Amino acid sequence: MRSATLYGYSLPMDAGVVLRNQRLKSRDGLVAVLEQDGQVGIGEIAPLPGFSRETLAEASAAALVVLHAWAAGETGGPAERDPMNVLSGGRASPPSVAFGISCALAELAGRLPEVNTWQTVPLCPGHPDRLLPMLAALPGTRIIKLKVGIDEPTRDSLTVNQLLAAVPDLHVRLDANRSWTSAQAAVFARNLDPAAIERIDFIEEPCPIPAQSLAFAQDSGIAIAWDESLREPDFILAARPGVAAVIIKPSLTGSLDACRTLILQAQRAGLSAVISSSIESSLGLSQLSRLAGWLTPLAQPGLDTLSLMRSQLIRPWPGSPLPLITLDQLAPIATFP
Ligand code: OSB
Ligand code: MG
Repeated sequence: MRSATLYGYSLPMDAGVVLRNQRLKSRDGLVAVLEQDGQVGIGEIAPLPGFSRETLAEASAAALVVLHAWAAGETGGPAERDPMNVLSGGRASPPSVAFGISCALAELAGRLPEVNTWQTVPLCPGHPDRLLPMLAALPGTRIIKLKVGIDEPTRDSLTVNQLLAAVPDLHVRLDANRSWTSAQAAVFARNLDPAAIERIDFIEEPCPIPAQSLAFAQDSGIAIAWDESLREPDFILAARPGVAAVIIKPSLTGSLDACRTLILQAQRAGLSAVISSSIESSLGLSQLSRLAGWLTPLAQPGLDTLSLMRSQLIRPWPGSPLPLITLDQLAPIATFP
């Protein structure tokens, strides 16, 4: 006997969260709960405004189709095929739906390993003064992620120089979110301490056009990583000089199988695959952490986005002081059968 329920949630965000010039006041999404023979599998479906192509309403409609089919007994097809394709009637579900429901299915089948190190690369909120005490408390390999491209490029170079000078064993990941022209990227590189270059593990998407980012990597010797480019229709994943990593955001990518295929493809090309947050709740983040521990154990994931929210959802992230909203506090949208 199977039963499936779809719930909605809305979590208030911290005041200052701005995404692609849009203030994100609340994080709204869905939770799919699958039950079979006393077992339960849960998944989060959370299209990210400004990033996902599907809206929440579209995701909800697509999730209802899949849950209906699953509860009616669709098996998900032969093991080697992606069960999400079968459940959505051969039509591709939007990425957030495919990811969330495939997580619930994997939990139900015991295929999403429980082992979890809860590792994440911390995201740095701006000023070096607040940064240094935080760094002192970091365990293990000391690596942090810093957003660049918001201030002047020379200011970014200065911040990176200062950080690396202050903490001798620190490595950084930078993320420019395509905000530099080629000239600005060159100014950033020119003002860096030469010794800083090999302690920048990579910079995500320095320029608007991939060819500009590739040229920047070649000219500056700073490794780059693909994030936004990875989700463009004509993008081909291949080893290129200067490219170190790909950032994989599962909620923007698709089912667990689709994520796994992309990760293997990247690893075969010699690139590091880094699992990253699309600002999921603590539920989704905990599953991303399990996914990273399972498929990318050598690459620390980028999951430090929980503190942008004012509460956690269903499953707590260890050490977070935020209150926890439980499943019984959510409004059910539909139950099948
Ligand atoms: O720019 O990589 C981004 C989260 C949501 C949308 C876009 C981005 C992010 C993150 C996640 O930066 C955190 C991380 O990758 O470390
Ligand atoms: Mg990025």
